[in-house]
Amino acid sequence: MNFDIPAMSCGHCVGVITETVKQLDPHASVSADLAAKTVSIQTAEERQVIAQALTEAGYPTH
Ligand SMILES: [Cu+2]
Repeated sequence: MNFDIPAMSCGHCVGVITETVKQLDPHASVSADLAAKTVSIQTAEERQVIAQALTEAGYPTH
């Protein structure tokens, strides 16, 4: 699944986003494109669950 995350601006943000996803699904893989502010996530979790957790972590998704 792919998300636009406008608030993602540096490597620290990518780290927080990756940690947030991995807390929900330790087997998830997260690949971020900082320039495009997009994230591609491979996970068995529901899109809505991931989106909510990222929003709560300070990174609202679109
Ligand atoms: Cu940052």
